[in-house]
Amino acid sequence: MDYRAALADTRRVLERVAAEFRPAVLTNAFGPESMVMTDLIAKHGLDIEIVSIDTGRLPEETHALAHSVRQRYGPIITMISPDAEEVSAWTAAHGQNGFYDSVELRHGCCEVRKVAPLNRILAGKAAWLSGLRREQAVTRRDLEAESWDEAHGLRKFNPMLEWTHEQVWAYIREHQVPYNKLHDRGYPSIGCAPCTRAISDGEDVRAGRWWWELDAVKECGIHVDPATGRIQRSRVLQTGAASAPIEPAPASQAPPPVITTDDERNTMRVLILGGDGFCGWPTALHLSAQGHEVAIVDNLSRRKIDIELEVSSLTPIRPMGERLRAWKEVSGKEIAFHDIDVAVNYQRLLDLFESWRPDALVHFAEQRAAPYSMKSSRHKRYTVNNNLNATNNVLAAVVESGLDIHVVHLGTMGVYGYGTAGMKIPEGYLTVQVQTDEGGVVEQEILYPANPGSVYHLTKTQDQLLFAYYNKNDRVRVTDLHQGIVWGTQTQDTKLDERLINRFDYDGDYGTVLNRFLMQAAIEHPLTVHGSGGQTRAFIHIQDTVKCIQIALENPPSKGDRVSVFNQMTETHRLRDLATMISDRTGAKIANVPNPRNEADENELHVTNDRFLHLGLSPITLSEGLMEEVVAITRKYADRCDRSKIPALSAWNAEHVVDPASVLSEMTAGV
Ligand code: NAD
Ligand code: USQ
Repeated sequence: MDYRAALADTRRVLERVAAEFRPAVLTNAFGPESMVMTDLIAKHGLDIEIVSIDTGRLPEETHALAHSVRQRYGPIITMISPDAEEVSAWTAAHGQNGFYDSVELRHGCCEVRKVAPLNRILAGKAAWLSGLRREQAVTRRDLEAESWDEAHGLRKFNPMLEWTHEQVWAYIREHQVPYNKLHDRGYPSIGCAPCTRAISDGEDVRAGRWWWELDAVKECGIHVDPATGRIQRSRVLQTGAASAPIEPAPASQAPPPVITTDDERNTMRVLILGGDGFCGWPTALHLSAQGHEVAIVDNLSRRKIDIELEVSSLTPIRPMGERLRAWKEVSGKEIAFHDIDVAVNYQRLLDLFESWRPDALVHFAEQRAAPYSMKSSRHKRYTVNNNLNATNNVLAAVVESGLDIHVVHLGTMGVYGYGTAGMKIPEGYLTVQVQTDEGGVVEQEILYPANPGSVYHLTKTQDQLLFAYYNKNDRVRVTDLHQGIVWGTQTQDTKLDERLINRFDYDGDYGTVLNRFLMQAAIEHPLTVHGSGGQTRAFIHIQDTVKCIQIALENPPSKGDRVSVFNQMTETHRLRDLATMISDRTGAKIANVPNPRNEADENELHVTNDRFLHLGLSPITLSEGLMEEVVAITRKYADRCDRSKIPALSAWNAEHVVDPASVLSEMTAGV
């Protein structure tokens, strides 16, 4: 049957069922066939109920599709759950994954999670529609388009029986019908997550279902005749020949894709990439506390680097699941978590954008330590691969999704370099005058010249170009926050419960200078000033970091605006002044240790941060109280400190290799 005839036939069956068999139900397991029928039922306003069984073990991608369907068509599908007591009794008797143990147990699990709920759905119905197709499996070859289902006492219809695989997908593409993204990854037939795998070239389309059962019939029992144990089939009932082909409805008749608008909800849906990290975690809590809908993406690479470096956060950070449960308990708010490597798993990122449809995302998901990026060529390559691919993937996925997602990126003050500029560093752009060949002068605004001080900082300068390009070419709305060194550890939200505590890095690779000095003072360790300590740097407290991100999200650039750059810092300090101040207050000794970095010994730094100030930021500056708070935290967890991890030994080049013994002797001699 050709495509138009097949489509016309299906539509006619659906219309007849809606008119003559009330109540009728379509069971939609989110396969492509059911999605075609769901689209037809929605478009033509047919009186057919659509029901799906959420077995409790469905893949995340199926849930994502259910959500997309709801956004596209409204609550057209009723989700039914299995009986909780039956499920508990089954798992108590056989274990969570008992279905792997025998075909009988697998059938038992299908019975509890699918067949029993289906029977409840079908009770009292006059007709049942399903998306079975003849060519799907040998078990489906003899099916009929319409039959009497003795077991359920109703008429059963398979309105898409004769469609080919290609015809189903032609409809889906033509009408932009949402579909399960697992289909793009080699899953032609999708059921529960533990019972479904992708198939390889040449395998049967249902080989991925209950893949460990080599010889069993690949059916769950829903379409099996209880009397014969075989797939249901029976006498053909006249469905009539296809009438004149009808034109498929044009895609433009599809209902609008989004059901919520900014006017309807004052809050935003914000995705936090890198939300398990030092800045990302308190930002996620802050935005959630403000009433925004928040989800976190993180591949937990920072925790894995702790394992590599044989060190851990001074504060006892909890696993992500516990963090999120604690937040729910404390605030009543849910934050979703997705374990995705943004630099590698492009498709999952794109699927998440398309299904969750964020208004904005905050991109923290990069390797952020300069010393770590300089440890070896492996670390240089990892940092470049991770950071540049992460940023490029984010931007490419925003473009491919077609969504107008505001991208807020955590960049660094280090893109400007730490020479002495001889001027106040502007917010991203520099106005320059260039002499023309004719002797005139043209004025241009350029990105402030990049001057990275490490491979890590180099990736941030490259990020800037990626933003500029995607902004110019695709009009992606981007805010790039050039942030100074963050200090402090707790925010109002992370203080609410010990399980919400933020991470605190103190080791020679990840510990940043002010937090290291405060922690060193707390454990009576000399303050490790690199060289003369004449380096001047920009700083911001973690509570201001989260506030600035909120301000940036609330003040997005308009479509077509250039990349919006803010200098996210509140004060500058020379390191030896910081060390002296802390030493004066705490009595800590100062050790001028050899500097493993290739950086200027002395620099001046003057920075413009007018944009945040105009938007209402009231800066938290270095104060005794705040410093004491950090010292108190570090004292509390001092026994978790491994002193051998304090020296900074990652050398920028051969000339800066530091002898650990000389660091030790400087520290012992510290005054
Ligand atoms: P962090 O290392 O604590 O957090 C980064 C998070 O991103 C980690 O949880 C990590 O697991 C995750 N991540 C990294 N690569 C990922 C990937 N490919 N896919 C998914 N998740 C990934 O760092 P932080 O201190 O929170 O810094 C966050 C951002 O802010 C960084 O981009 C950094 O450059 C910037 N920044 C930090 C500071 C600072 O002082 N901490 C200052 C200026 C700018
Ligand atoms: N330093 C010391 N003693 C120490 C540690 C560091 O004197 O024990 C010195 C360093 O030599 C350097 C300065 O302190 O001159 C800053 O070092 P840092 O480790 O505190 O900060 P940095 O390497 O610049 O990186 C940190 C974050 C990074 C962020 C950057 C913002 O790790 O993610 O981008 O701060 S900025 O410095 O403004 O570029």
